[in-house]
Amino acid sequence: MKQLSRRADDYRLVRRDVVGRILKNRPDLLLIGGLGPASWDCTAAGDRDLNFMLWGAMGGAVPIGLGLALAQPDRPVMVITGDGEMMMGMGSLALVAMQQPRNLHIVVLDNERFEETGGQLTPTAGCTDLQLVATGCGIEQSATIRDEVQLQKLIGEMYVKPGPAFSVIKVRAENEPMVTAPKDGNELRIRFRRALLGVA
Ligand SMILES: Cc1ncc(C[n+]2csc(CCOP(=O)(O)OP(=O)(O)O)c2C)c(N)n1
Repeated sequence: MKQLSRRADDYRLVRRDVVGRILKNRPDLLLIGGLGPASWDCTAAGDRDLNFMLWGAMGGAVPIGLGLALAQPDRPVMVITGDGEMMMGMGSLALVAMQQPRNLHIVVLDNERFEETGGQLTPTAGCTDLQLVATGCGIEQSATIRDEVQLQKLIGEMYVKPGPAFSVIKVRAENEPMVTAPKDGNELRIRFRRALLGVA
């Protein structure tokens, strides 16, 4: 059996920088952030009305992103989440593959940890390969990004190539400061709907 290891301590890519670069100059994007640090990374890049950051619902980021992508097929939809959150909603990848939304890109910030709850190692620190899971579900466009060159290529292509796409980005395991979205879920829902549809 493959042992769990702390290799993410040495990964080069820094999650907040990665997310800031992915979201730069994309005011049109409908953005779903998975609970915890992934949502703080998104909010640190700018709190916008078209951000829908989850405060709970672990495992719910991709299902929400999928529903949104199907409801709004002409708008680009991005889900940014953590590996732990993704694993809790892993079955949703099969539905993404089945539905083939061309406007959906899923980004997993894989620090191989449950960082928010104390940095416990997740299965991706050992034998689990989320890209293979996505491919096995039938999402053909997938990647695992480990360095700057691969990251630049991904950012250059991610808004050009039709989805669905699934990108695992291996990021260094570290604690970034909390930058939180508004805490009231109803307020988040209302402002998102108003910005998207013009009605609450
Ligand atoms: C159903 C459920 N189980 C557990 C938790 C506790 N919890 C909150 S964040 C988190 C870890 C998330 O891990 P990951 O998605 O990998 O993000 P990271 O914190 O590593 O960036 C956990 C276990 C929760 N909120 N809901």
